[in-house]
Amino acid sequence: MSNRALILAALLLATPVALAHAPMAMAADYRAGAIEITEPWTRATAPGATVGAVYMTLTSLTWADDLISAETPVAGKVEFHNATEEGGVAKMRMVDQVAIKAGDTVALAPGGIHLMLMSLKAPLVEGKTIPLTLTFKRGRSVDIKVPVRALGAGAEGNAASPMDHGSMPGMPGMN
Ligand SMILES: [Cu+2]
Repeated sequence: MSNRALILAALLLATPVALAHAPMAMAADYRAGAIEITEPWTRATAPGATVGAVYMTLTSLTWADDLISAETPVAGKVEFHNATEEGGVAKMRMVDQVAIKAGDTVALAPGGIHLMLMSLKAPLVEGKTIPLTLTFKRGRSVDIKVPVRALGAGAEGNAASPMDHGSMPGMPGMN
């Protein structure tokens, strides 16, 4: 499993952004117990935006664990969301935690699971980082820094804005 994790880390690091900021970081960016956290990122928000999304890769080196909470001073609260597409319609639902099975890797990425920053207190500015604390079910927590990429950054062509959250039922404070 560690070979797979290393290969994944190498692939993730083979981007201009990662190379520029961490030319020799072949290992995980962060660690909390059995879980490696690699390449966290978010994207800049447009003026007036109230939400943002954070992505990263979570890898279990040994036993399973669950990401059960996250918080950051830049947002009122952080929710876990899962984006899916059903019949061509993007849907979003809240989940209670992000489970990482033993030896498994879970990619939080545009179009899938992500951390949703709710009630942003200020715009997310490209080139800066935001602090984020991740807490896992087995009791470990870790403080990470999340780089802010460009407004249009995303692995999916339609992921440049959080517009798909507008159709999410029961979301307070959405504009
Ligand atoms: Cu979301």
